[in-house]
Amino acid sequence: MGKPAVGILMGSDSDLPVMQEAAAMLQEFGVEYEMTIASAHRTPKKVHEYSQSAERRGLKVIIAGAGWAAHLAGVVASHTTLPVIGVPIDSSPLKGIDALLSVVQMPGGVPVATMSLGKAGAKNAGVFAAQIIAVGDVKVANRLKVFKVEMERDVEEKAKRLVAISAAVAPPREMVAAEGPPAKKKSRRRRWKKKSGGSAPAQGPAL
Ligand code: C2R
Repeated sequence: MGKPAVGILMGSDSDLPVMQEAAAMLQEFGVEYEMTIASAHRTPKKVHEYSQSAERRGLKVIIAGAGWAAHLAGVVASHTTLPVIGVPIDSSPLKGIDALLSVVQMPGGVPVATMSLGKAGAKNAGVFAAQIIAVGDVKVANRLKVFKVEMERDVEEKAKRLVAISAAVAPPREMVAAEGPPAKKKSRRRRWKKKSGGSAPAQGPAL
């Protein structure tokens, strides 16, 4: 095992089911990572030390995920010049809107690359971190290319399956054309006219 290139931080152990998605992607791309819990609110000294020593320890990117008033990523970014990727987590009664705004609304000069909310965001954080590493690592770059091809293939297979399912439930177009279009239903207004021999009222009573 080599030195970790990516540090994954999360504000609480309750964030782990979401942040695991980032770790899974890094594993897929063969990027070494380390993972720990640190909170700008609850363990401010640890966050300070972690972010200040990160570059020296060989980290290239930091991913920080947190919910509620998610200040973690911003505070990490204030202590380092490494790229920081923020994952807002939808764990609060506000369904993550609080976390999203806390992560994305950084003042000028202290960027945090903000991902989407929740698991998709954590997954994207893993892919994005790998993309940053790939700028100087051809092996990771190649794995990312394979990932894109596989994703495309997956969607195409799903599209083919969908065509097969729809063909099984709906008659083919040629059959519909041979039988001709379905007979049009007479409008209520016309039917009424025929029966009564008069003209239908413009607006009948609600039946
Ligand atoms: P608990 O489940 O431990 O009560 O935490 C965590 O990321 C978590 O989603 C609830 C939520 O609090 C968040 N938290 C932060 C920070 N530290 C913890 N937003 C921080 O420093 O920003």
